[in-house]
Amino acid sequence: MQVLHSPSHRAHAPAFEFFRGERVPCFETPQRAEFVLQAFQARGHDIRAPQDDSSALLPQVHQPRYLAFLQSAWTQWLALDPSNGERQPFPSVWPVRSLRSDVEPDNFTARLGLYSMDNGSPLSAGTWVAAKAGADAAASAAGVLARGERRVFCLTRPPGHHAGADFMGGYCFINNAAVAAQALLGRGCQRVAVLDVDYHHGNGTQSIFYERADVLVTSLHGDPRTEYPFYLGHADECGAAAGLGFNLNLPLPAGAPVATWFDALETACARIRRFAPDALVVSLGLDTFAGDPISSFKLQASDFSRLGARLKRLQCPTAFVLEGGYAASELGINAANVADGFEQG
Ligand code: OKP
Ligand code: ZN
Repeated sequence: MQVLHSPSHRAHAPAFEFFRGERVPCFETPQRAEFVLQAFQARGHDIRAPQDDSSALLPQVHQPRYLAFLQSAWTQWLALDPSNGERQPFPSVWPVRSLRSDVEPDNFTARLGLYSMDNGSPLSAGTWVAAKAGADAAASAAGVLARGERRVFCLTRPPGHHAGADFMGGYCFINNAAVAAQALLGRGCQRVAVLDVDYHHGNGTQSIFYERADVLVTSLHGDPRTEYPFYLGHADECGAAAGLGFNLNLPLPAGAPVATWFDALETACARIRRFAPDALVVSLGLDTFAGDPISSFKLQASDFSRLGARLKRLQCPTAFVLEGGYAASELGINAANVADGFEQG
């Protein structure tokens, strides 16, 4: 299948994140995408550069002041102290509950906290360039489907599904799946379904479309009572206002067996079928893999082929968007198994 990929992803390469109070190497590395690229090349997929610019779509998904901050964040960080080039900024204060988020502080760290849900989304010099290239791939995917292809794969990083309209989080900066869905609506689709199969609930995607009936958001994920992102992703979140009934969460306990996961996939597929979408966007996290270092589902490499084959049976033009998956050396096989399962299924 057509695989949209830009080497610009490499520009996002922070050195470390925090884990249990310690600085540790980032789990979300450039190497992840390189492994996926190699696997797609080895299996003869059609790797192409994204053709469309997402600039006009981004303000339809994200708040303009958040985009302005993200685009200039590294320059602002350097302006504080030229030696900051050797350091990474992290937020340390957040406008929770009774605090105000309508006034943008002048202080850089305070602004970083305003636009972050956690301290787990490290920035580097090329974060904007990489995230924008990912959004361009998502926009381009909509173009590929609009021109009549039945499937397309966005080989992008950093991931996107935790990023909300006005915040970064969980390694995510721009919500690529939301950009793809919005781009599809702009290219004539009346209804778009999102299926998020990443281990972690896609809180950003859910919140962006929560009050809308034109985008159905469905998700299988680790129960937020114990799993990141903790504060969203429960089964009783069904959408609101015009969007009531157009959000479906299927949280599963950490350690859930593979059969339970595929049962939940059937539930999601039944809801998607009833919605009768013009296109499907799959937030393809591969951290459901048994060998993933930060997640607790048990899928094997062959289960990703089964996933691809099942999604083909929805008979819907489908854009896959890469999200998580941190067993880097197996990521390529698992991603290519989804793609090949879809093509052959
Ligand atoms: C992003 B995606 C481990 C920190 C974990 C949150 C997980 C983000 C997952 N050191 N941070 O959904 O795969
Ligand atoms: Zn994840």
